[in-house]
Amino acid sequence: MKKLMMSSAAVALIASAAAADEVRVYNWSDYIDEALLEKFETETGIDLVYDVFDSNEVLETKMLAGGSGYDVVVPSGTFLQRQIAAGAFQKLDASKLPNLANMWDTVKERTVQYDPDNAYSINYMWGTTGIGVNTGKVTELLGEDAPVGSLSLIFEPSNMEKLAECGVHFLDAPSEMIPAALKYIGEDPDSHDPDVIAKAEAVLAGVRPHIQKFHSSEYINALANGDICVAFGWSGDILQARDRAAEAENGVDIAYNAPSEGALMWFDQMAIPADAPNPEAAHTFLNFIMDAQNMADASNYVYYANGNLASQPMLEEDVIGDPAIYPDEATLENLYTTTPYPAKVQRVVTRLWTKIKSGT
Ligand code: N2P
Repeated sequence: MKKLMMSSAAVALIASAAAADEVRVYNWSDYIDEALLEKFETETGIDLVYDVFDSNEVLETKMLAGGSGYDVVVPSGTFLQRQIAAGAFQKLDASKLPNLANMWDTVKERTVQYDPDNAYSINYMWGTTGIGVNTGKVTELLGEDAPVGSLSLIFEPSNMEKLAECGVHFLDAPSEMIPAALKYIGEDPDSHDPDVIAKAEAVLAGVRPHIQKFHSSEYINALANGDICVAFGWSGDILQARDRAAEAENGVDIAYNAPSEGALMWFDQMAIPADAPNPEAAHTFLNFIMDAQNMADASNYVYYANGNLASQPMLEEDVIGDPAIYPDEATLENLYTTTPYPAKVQRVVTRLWTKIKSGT
């Protein structure tokens, strides 16, 4: 057997070549057409490690600790803003991103509030947080006039008491559930005042006995299978549940409504961690994602709007033409955004959330 002798320079070269061939992406679950992942590998020759999460808080813990090992991650705008301030990301190199030209000014104008000049991130997708219902079951329990488009469906104890029979899931996302509870009682959903936030706690505590689970991804299948009848969740996820039920031909009819009182509009931003092992490949991945056809394929598959103007001619009519995905002017008027909680308030929120979830 021939013994392989290598100089340390050769070893270093091989090690960097291996790193150059791999990109590690950490994205939300149920957020891409997996055919695109294969297409990326075939087109670029780069190995793609693709992991998923369903919580900004989980991602944030990794970003603030550092050393996540990821090259691309996807925080929502408010979380991105806090993580940029903490030095968690590196600036994008626009010279490596020719497809930036495809991006949509209307979305860029909104994401600068989290990432000035969009220097650290590109928009992947955006959407609203709202109400998914199993129309048949909810009508059966609450009647034809069930307030399926109102926050009273999920925050009014008398409604929730009845719905508990068929199962209700809430997002495990305090930064979205607290604003919704505040909106319901007519308070500023973006309040950072602990006294106001305490009022959200009262709303949530009032319906807590009727909530089967706090979880941020299980509700897609649970709705589609008829295991639950209501979920407060993300627009595209609920529309995916609608499709899965239709495909299964199981008689389950799922609908999504942005709450009439107002809905949270969020933006999920792709960014490169400051300590990414392979920033070069991260840029290759971002540029691939910003290709108009690729982005259209992704949105057509997951029912979320994207920040890519050039993709719009390739969007299916049931995506670009659905105001639940691409809101019309009237719907847009009714959407609100939030800003990050300062550290002190965040601790209040975290404590409150633990208490609500434990039901004590
Ligand atoms: C995808 C959920 C992404 C929306 N399943 C939450 N930002």
